[in-house]
Amino acid sequence: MATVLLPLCVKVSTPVPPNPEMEICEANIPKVLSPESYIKHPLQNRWALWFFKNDKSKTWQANLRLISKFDTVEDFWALYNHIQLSSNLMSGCDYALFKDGIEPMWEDERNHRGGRWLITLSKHQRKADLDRFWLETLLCLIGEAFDDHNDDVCGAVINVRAKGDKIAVWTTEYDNKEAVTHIGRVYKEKLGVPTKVIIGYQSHADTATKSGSLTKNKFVA
Ligand code: MGP
Repeated sequence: MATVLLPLCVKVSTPVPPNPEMEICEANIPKVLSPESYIKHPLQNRWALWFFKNDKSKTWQANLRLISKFDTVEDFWALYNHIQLSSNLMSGCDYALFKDGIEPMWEDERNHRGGRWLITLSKHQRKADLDRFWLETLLCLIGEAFDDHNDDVCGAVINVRAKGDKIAVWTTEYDNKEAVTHIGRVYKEKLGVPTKVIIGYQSHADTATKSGSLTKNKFVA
């Protein structure tokens, strides 16, 4: 019996017929690959990507579909490169990226008392900013960009709308002032939104029950 080293560093014992003419020399031992070359880079969290397509014959929840889940950097890029850019989606569609176990809706227990930092885009920003803002948002989430407050982050949503697109980061508790304001400050900076442009944070409870077109801001950044 001899021990053979496979390229993936898996040790197995295989019966090797005795061959007295073959000398054991280094050249016959396969090189062992470094773990960097075959282990995918794990993310802090597992994430789920959802897609919403506006079919008016169905309920809002029935229009929401899970696309896929991932928990490594490599699987994130494989998915991102496989799907349509947001700017190519039909009006009325959404993508949502949420931590595994949180559904991208107000009703989820982790969203119920939460809210969102909302970026509203003008029509001309679809071409200039939409795709890069969304990618930056995704990277903020999976890269856990919010320091001590990443646990407050639930996910993010992009709404492609004829009236103007929207991107938002959803957090779990609108009353967590320190977490919410920190996330807003960092998020605005990461997107490169000019200081003079004000972004607002609204609770889902207010959004869900709003009567006019504007939901009041609980915080601004
Ligand atoms: P929307 O898709 O978030 O924004 O909400 P849109 O299309 O720009 O519309 P506006 O009202 O913000 O101008 C559209 C509608 O989808 C809401 O009024 C709800 O009826 C429904 N909806 C949206 N969300 C995020 C939820 C949700 O989390 N739960 C439920 N039950 N309905 C939702």
